Amino acid sequence: MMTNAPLSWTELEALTDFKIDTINGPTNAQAQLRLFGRPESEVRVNLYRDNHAWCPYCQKVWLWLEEKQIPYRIIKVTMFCYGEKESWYKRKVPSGMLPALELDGRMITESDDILMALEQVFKPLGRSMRDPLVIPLRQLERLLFRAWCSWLCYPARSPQQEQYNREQFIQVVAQVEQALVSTESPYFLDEFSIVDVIFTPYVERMNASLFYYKGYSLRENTYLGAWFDAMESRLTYRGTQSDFHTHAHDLPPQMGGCWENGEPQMLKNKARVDNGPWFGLPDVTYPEPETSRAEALQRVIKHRTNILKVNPADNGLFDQALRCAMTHLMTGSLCKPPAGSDVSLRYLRDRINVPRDMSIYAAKRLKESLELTAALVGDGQGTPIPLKDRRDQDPANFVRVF
Ligand SMILES: N[C@@H](CCC(=O)N[C@@H](CS)C(=O)NCC(=O)O)C(=O)O
Repeated sequence: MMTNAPLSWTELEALTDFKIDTINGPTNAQAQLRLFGRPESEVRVNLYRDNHAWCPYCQKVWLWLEEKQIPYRIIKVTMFCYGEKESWYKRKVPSGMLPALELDGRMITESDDILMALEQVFKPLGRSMRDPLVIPLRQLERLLFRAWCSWLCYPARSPQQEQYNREQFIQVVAQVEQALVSTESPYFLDEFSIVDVIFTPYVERMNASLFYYKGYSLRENTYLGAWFDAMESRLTYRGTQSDFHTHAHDLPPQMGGCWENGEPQMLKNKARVDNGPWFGLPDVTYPEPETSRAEALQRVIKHRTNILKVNPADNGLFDQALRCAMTHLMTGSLCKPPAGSDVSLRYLRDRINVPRDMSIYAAKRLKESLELTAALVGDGQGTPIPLKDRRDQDPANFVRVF
């Protein structure tokens, strides 16, 4: 179906009543306070984390607090790669590093020290960080991390070296598979525990980045695949979960570069993560919730002033093009946008971040509508996403407008 007249913003507003309770509802990236049904007077913890939910060490602490349902406040701080670090934060933490946590007024940095301090006060998550069963698995996580970095974050001097790095990584993956198969549960220990929280941030980033830069699918390993599925059964993890596109483009400035190997499978994967189709990618396997379109629309409506402001296109042209895409999102009818708006629609398509902006399925729906709408008028791409920094995502340009 094809229509020429996009819905107005008022008409679009009537099509979504999506709302979440950021304070007491399921885990979400927008909250500034989490109470889990308890009074605010019980808050003993302030978590300082990055604005965009890109920092893996922050995700570790975030998941722990969510799993334990500890009431806490969230204070968002800018990372060096996308903006200017707040001076009040540098006074508190001179290195500017994230995460940091204030527990009963005591400031703690280093994510492992934070977790150890938290478990002393609020009891461990299943098992302690210092438990003899946990320590070797923490070491295995670091081994996997180093093998991943050696493969992804340094240019290979020869095809042989690329192959060697790949094999080294796969050897450590075999150890991880061994650890997973040795328990009754799909998790690292007999039950979900601190160990799963420790593995989550980088395993998620490995799954995304190796798919995109190396054509390798981590999730295809039997026990890691089952582990991912088990993690996705938890609302806590779903609330922190990112997608392939977000990680493929947030990692290069954070890691100092990600090197692609140019193999046919890699080129196919990269094209798909960047240009779609996004449904069916192995970044998520739980079923799509019924609310994903309404969620995407609600998020666009809420931030539309800023979305229009930061887009390189003329506001009038882009406003109409965006309404065309939103009309497709909600009605399924394609709506031809103004000539020349393909570039601006794809600029936005490339800058939807999960979970910062919306959940993984809402982002897939939105990207799909932006792409299908853009394709009606051309194949122009947005300004390329920068590799050395992500100042295009500077939160200073996204001050909240109500
Ligand atoms: N060992 C530290 C590492 C923390 C870390 O590397 N944080 C990065 C972000 S992932 C950071 O804050 N970098 C400064 C910045 O990007 O602004 C920990 O475990 O907390």
